Amino acid sequence: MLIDEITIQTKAGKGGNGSVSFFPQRQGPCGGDGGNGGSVIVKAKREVKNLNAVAQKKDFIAEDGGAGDSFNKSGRNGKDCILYVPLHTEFTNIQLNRVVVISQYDTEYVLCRGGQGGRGNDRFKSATNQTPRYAEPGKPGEEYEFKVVLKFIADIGLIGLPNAGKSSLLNELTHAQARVAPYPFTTLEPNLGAFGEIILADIPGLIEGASQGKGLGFKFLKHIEKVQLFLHCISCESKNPTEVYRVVRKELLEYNPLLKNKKEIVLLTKVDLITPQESKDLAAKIGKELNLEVFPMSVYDVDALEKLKLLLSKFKYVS
Ligand SMILES: Nc1nc2c(ncn2[C@@H]2O[C@H](COP(=O)(O)OP(=O)(O)OP(=O)(O)O)[C@@H](O)[C@H]2O)c(=O)[nH]1
Ligand SMILES: [Mg+2]
Repeated sequence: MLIDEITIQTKAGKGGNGSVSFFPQRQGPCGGDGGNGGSVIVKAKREVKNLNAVAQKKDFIAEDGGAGDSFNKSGRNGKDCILYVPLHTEFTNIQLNRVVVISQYDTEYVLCRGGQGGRGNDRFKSATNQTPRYAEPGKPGEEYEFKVVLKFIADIGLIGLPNAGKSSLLNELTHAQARVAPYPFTTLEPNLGAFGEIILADIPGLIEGASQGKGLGFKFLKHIEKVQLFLHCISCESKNPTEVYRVVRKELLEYNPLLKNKKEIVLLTKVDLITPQESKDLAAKIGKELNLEVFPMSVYDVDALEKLKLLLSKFKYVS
């Protein structure tokens, strides 16, 4: 199951207490400072493509700072707790209602800051008090609950009306084993598959009205935003394939007009159900009506699948 939305608890480490100590002979103070508490930090990592590991753990607790010691020895800093997520994952701090989007690799985003260590008694000596008998306690670390939403699941998104053959194609192009059946809404959650380094997702349930919340589409449209290339599947069984294409495009653009700029490969699927000549003519007709190129496709046509794989491997993906 694809986990694309979870709630996690995070707790940063408490700062270590400052120490109250004195040099044995000279009587002067020598209490060291407490170490800082560790923070809970999130980073985007290229190899991480889902939230499964984060969902398994759920509680992210950083280490407390160590207490200060005599002879001005500082306590050690608590270790940070680091979560790794895919790029573009969104964290909403539920208490503060603040949103952080993890938009860069190699950058640390602090979810919860560790508490500062307390100062040891040596820091409090003054002209009037040469033997301070107090030190600061460490400050508590921050503690928040976050909603984590996966915004980016794939480089390529398979779109199209229900029953267009999206899952079948995903299974052919990758090692995915998505359920396939001869009726609409077989896929209820996006399936993922890896084609080499490239991740494909089967976006289920796009129908007319999806951008307004009809069907399942709306729930999954968020995954489309970050996809770099669409494989738009239109079944040759459709009564009016050109209209079918327009319906899906309309939903996409109503959801987010910027999706217009995404690259798209249009596939006329299941063409083994018609003759090669009919397939050629239909693809040409749709292509002409829409002013774009349409590739006839069948999961039983090894050559067509190889051609498509070549196209997908040549596409320039930006990471
Ligand atoms: N003849 C033929 N049938 C196909 C082809 N591709 C898919 N099908 C059949 O079409 C039906 C629907 O296929 P799916 O892959 O489940 O379609 P989908 O677009 O994922 O459908 P939803 O998950 O409901 O949105 C199944 O019965 C498939 O076996 C094809 O190339 N040729
Ligand atoms: Mg499906």
